[in-house]
This record gives sequence, structure tokens and C-alpha cells, in this order.
Amino acid sequence: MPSETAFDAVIVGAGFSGLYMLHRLRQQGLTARVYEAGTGVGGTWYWNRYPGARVDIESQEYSYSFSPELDAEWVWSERYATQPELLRYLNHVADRFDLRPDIQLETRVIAAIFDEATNRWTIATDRGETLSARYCVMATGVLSVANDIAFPGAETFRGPTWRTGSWPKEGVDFTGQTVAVIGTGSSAIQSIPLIAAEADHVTVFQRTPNFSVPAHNGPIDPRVAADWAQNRARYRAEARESGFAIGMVQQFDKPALEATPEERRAAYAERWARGGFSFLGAFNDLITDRAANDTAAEFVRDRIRSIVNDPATAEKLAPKSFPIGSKRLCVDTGYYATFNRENVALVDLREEPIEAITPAGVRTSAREYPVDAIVYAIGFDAMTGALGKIDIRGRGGAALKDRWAAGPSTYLGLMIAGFPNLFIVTGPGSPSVLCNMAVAIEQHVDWISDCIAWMGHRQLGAIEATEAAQDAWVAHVNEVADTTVYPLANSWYLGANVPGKPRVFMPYIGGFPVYRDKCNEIAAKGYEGFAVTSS
Ligand code: FAD
Ligand code: N01
Repeated sequence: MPSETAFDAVIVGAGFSGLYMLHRLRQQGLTARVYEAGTGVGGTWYWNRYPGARVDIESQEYSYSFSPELDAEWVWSERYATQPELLRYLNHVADRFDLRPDIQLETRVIAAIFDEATNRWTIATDRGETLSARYCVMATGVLSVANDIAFPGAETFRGPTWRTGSWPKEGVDFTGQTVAVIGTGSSAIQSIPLIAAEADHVTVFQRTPNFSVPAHNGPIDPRVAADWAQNRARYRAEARESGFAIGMVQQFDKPALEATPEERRAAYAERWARGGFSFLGAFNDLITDRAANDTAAEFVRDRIRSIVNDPATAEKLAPKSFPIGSKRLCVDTGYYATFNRENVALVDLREEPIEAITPAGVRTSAREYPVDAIVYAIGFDAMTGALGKIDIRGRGGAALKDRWAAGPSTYLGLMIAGFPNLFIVTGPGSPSVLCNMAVAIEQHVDWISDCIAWMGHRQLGAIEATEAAQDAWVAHVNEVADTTVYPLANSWYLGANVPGKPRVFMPYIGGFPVYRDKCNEIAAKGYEGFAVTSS
């Protein structure tokens, strides 16, 4: 590892975002260093090694598009790639583009302070290093900080506890064990069927049931692979023109409420048979009209009732408190059918909340459930969690955590007024998690890279969002969110899963193409809404 301490850019995080950011900045001939807390690259796919972890967007689409050679040489094995395969892919990218010499692992960035005299960031790590960089790019991830385990008595439990988001590299053997799984989000829904197949007994503790659609996963059909290889450029272009940046979703351009009940049932059944997120594309008003949404939600509830043998369990598993899609839709392999197994039980925490974790297991208001091991699948402090862990200070020493005390404000989800030369990849206020993240990340990294090049050509010292542009963007993000059913769920999109977090809809739901065009237009107008300072 080189010993210099001054860089053109420091990048925090070595996941999908940080790896590509490094590649783009090096292509410009800039000096850049990546700092990553983990012992390896891969971000999400390095940390989330729980059984069943896999992508919920089809593998070919959830991959980089910037290098046709990379695209052509990498062959995905399954329709929805597993975590090990995704991790191999990201390691391959790091090797193929010779990124490792500029990545320092096992190093956490703890502070980033802007120096107004030099227009540079001073960055501190948990290894006691201090670095200086003109630009600081936060590629810290939107789902990279786990929720705190706040159950009383959690530390008293006698057995092992596991967290889906920091699963041990060597795996966990549940053979012969009784296991509690707390949580029923995507991570739980993917892992429960596999844990149940191995353990003696699994008790699932559910606070809110989730909507899940089948993945119909399997090896990629050779005809699909050949078609993709031949028409890759077109599919990539189609993805970039679709609202969620997922080409294979293909939204049907008709409102559900204009269809007859039979037409609706047929459309939902066809999408259910196809699998995955395509379900939400069955009609064009599912996320904007609650009554339309109810028709899709009821279809899924009926499917749950038809899969799960015990009617009382089926009713508990059937979500009724929020519109389908307003929390990220889960994509599963055998989740609902798992509740037909003799060795699986469901505890509805709405009926009997968890009171404490005891040395022997989980105690609800009704009884104690003795278990050998506990799996916490309780989610993330999403979108702002990783930034909140770093002491980030902008102009006048202002702390980001104070600026964001009432919720995050950004311009385009890319920059923050008062924090010059600090970029966020897929930050709050950008489409981010409402998209195929691979597409969202590439668009952000390309924009940031172009902006840095533009600054360099003009020998400018600092760029930052103006307060006026930021305020207008935040108002727009909220306005668009309010035209949809998204704010009706207590989701992590709103911060509602973290006690005390301000309730603000964080991602931008205006659609990927609209957002991208806006970013491009702003850049073409000389970075409208940004203020620049000379060196
Ligand atoms: P991450 O992959 O989260 O990487 C951020 C990295 O930054 C981490 O390695 C972290 O250790 C590091 N870091 C954070 N703070 C610091 C610090 N202070 N100092 C040093 N290092 C730091 N998206 C999709 O579009 N489709 C999917 O199917 C999908 N599946 C997912 C499945 C799971 C289980 C999870 C958790 C998320 C999933 N996502 C999915 C979202 C996923 O996070 C993104 O697709 C993408 O991987 C994000 O890449 P990233 O590089 O921006 O962030
Ligand atoms: O987290 P979650 P996740 N007591 O927040 C429950 C991506 N991802 O890790 O709904 C009891 O969705 C909580 O209950 P409630 C994807 O974007 C993708 O599963 O808040 N329960 C919920 O059931 C996803 O959306 C994949 O009432 C508590 C669960 O824990 C995001 O990551 C796979 C609780 C948390 O669910 C997060 O998913 C995995 C408490 N105190 C993840 N606190 C793919 O499929 C929380 N819960 C690609």
C-alpha cells in the first residue's frame, strides 16, 4: 500500500459504488484511495452471507454495464444470483481493473472535516491515519448499518445469536437446533426456508407480514442467456428507460381499475407465474391508486391462503396494513409453503409482543419460547445510517448529523448545501433503492466523475449545492412521494423502522429516466443550482 496521505479523492466503501468510482477516477488520471471497513471488497455481498441470500433483480440486469468486455466475459449461472456468486463477480471486477492497490481494507473512516482555507477534506480513520483529499465520495451504502438489537435482556441469552447482515464467513450449522428468527423482511423471507430445512425447529417472530412473490429461480435458460448476449445493449438501454431501471419488469400501460375483475386476475396470475418484480408492472396505477393497489394486494393474499394449509396461519401471513409495493416487495423461494412444515411455527407479535430475550430464549407477553439460537433479521438504519456514523463537518464546522436532525436534505441525492466537494452515491433524494441499484450506482458514479473532471478542467476549487436548489429539490421529492401509496407504509424508506428517526420519505420516486435527464440537464447548464469557488 502506498504511503502517501494526500489524494485527489478519498472514496469510503468498496461495494458496487466504491469499486466503480475508483475505476472512473483513475481513468481520469486522478489519485484516489478507497477505505473499506470489511476484510474484503463487495459491500452488501461481502456482509450478507445468510442462507438464501441472493439478488431480487435478474442477475444480468444487476451487474455493471460500463465495460462491454466485462459484460461479455461474465456468465451468470442462475436467474437470481446467490451471494457467493455476486461476491465472486465483484472480486473479479476488482482484479480485472486492477483496483486492489488503491483499496485499503479493515479501515473505517470515522471523520471527514472540510477545510475552507484549502477547499480540501481531512479524513480520519480508526487506524489513526489522517488523509487529505480535494473530494470525498461517500460510497458507504444505503443498507450497510444494521439496526440495533434493543430487546431487553438480549445480552443474557445463553446460545449463539446471528445477524443476517453480518453472517459469519464459515456459515452456521443449525442441524439439531431449535431456532428463533426475528423479523419477516426480505432477509428473513430468503433465509427461513433454508434454516427450516436444516434445523430441528424454527419459530418465526413476525411483527408485520410482508408481501412476497415467487422468484421461480433456477439455472438461466440457455436461450435466455443467448438472447441476452445478443441483445445486451438493447436490454441495458431499455432498463435505463424504465421507471425502476429494470428492463424485464415491462409495465403494462393500462390502469387496473379500467380492467374487469377477470382481466385483472388473469394479468396478476400471468405475472405471478413469470415471477419477481414483474408483478408490480401488471398495471400502471398500482403505486399511485390505493384502490388499484388493493386489487393486486388481494390477489397475493389469496395466493397465500391457497399455499398455506392452516387458515389461521395464512391469515397471519397475509399483509393487510400497507399497500403492496410500498415496502420493498420480497421475492422468495418457497417462503409461504415453509409454514406447512411440521417444524415451523409462526408467532404474531401484534398479538403477543416480545417483552424480553431471556437466557433460554424469547419471552413474549404470552409465554417463553426456549431456543438454542436466535437469528436477528431486523433490518437496517437505511439510507442515512452509514453517514450518521461518520463525524462529517462542512463549512463553519457544521455537523451533518445536526443539519439532518429533522431528516436528510440533499440536492439530487448527490450533494449537500454547506458540504462542498462531498458526494454521496445513491443518497437520500435520489431514486436509489427504488431502482435496480446497479443502474442507479453507475449513473451516480458517472455524474460525479464528470463533475470532478469539469472542475479539474476549469481549475476550480470547490462545488456545492445552493440552499435554494436543495430546498426546491427536497420539496419536489416530497411532492412526488405524496402522489403515490409509498408514504402509507411504516417502511425503512421513511425511517419508520428506527425508533426516533424522523419520518421523511428518503428516495426519489419520480422514476429513473426523469431523474437521470434532470441530472444531465443540470450538468449541461454548467451545474445549475451549484455554487463553485475558484482554487
Ligand atoms: P454497499 O454494498 O453497502 O457497500 C458499502 C461499503 O461501505 C460496505 O462494505 C461498508 O463496509 C463500507 N463502509 C460503510 N461505512 C464505512 C466507513 N465509515 N468506513 C469504511 N467503510 C465503510 N439492490 C438491488 O438493486 N437489487 C437487489 O437484489 C438487492 N439485494 C440486496 C440484498 C441485501 C441483503 C441487501 C442488504 C441489499 C440489497 N440491495 C439490492 C441493495 C444493495 O445494497 C445495493 O444493490 C448495492 O450492493 C449497494 O452497493 P454500495 O457499494 O452502494 O453499498
Ligand atoms: O430488513 P427489513 P431486511 N421487533 O427492514 C422486523 C434489501 N434486501 O434486512 O416490518 C420485532 O425489510 C421488521 O418488522 P416491521 C431490500 O431492499 C434485499 O429484511 O418493522 N420485529 C421486519 O419484519 C430490503 O427491503 C434482499 O414491523 C422487528 C424485519 O424485522 C432491505 O434490504 C434480501 C423489530 C426487518 O425487515 C432490508 O431487508 C435482503 C423489533 N424490534 C435484503 N425490528 C433481496 O431479496 C425490526 N423488526 C435481494
